[in-house]
Amino acid sequence: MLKPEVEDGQASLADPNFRRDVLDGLAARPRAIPARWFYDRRGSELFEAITDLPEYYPTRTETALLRQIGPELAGLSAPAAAVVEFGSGSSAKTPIVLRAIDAGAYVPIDISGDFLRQSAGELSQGFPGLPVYPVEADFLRPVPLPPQVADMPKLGFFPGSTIGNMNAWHAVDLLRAMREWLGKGARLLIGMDRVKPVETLVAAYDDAHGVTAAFNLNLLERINRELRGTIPVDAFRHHALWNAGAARIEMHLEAQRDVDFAVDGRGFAMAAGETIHTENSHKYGPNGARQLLRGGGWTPIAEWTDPQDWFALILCEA
Ligand code: AVJ
Repeated sequence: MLKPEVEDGQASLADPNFRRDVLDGLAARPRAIPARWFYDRRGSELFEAITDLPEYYPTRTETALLRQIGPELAGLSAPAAAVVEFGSGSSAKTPIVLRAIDAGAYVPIDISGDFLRQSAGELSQGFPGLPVYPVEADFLRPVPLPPQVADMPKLGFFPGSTIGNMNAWHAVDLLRAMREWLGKGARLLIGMDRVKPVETLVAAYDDAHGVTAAFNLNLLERINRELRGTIPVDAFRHHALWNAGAARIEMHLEAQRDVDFAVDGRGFAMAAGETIHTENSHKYGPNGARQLLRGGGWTPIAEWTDPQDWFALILCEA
């Protein structure tokens, strides 16, 4: 269920934004492609596999934390609120929240359309009677919420530390946009990953089984599939590093030899050792997290972390 591949001699059928981001990103110095393009069907599946890895602590930690805070959350959010989840993916953590607050509706928003619809369908089976309105959208652009939830109180749910993919200024813009979309009186439950020992961080983004490497390299395969690419994927290696100054994990794809390739008819040459920067995953301390949220127009009203202080869930009001 991939997007249709290109037939010989035809123009690319891929998302024009994907095409533009890839062509501009490969031409830029340093070369960089935004992380949201990881999530085609295969990329979404690989990400799900990452969340099960022993090294990848965020999902496990956040899920346990959500279970633990359920009762408290119930007391802090409006009854029968519509839960609006940004980047819902497999919706694996959602049932915990829907049950805890006795939600009135669920609006999952994700960029990966068929994955979204499948996940929404599966979730619905566990919640007969709960209205579910999936929205296929890239939430970096305005997201129209379904009119059915217009008059319901809203709880935004932005788990997984997805916000970490953004620079501070983009994160602030997004938080402000969410505040506008969710409307007056809304609350937001957001997951933010914490700064922690470098070995733990790097291992989480460079696992022993190579699943994260496959996830990163799938971007090149996606480019080849959807944008008539001729990238020799074998010539690239996954590289994850901690950028201490920017407090973020970076993922790169490093050329192991000099390579020439084309994307959508445009030629590119990379020298051995050159990289394509594919992801930033920012980590926050308690103060940085709260400042970011306040900058985005949200007031933190409750905060929970695990005993190791590895991951935080923060509840905010608009
Ligand atoms: C989905 C953005 C939260 O940054 O940890 C996992 C993506 N990248 N392993 C993260 C990811 C490599 C993930 N987010």
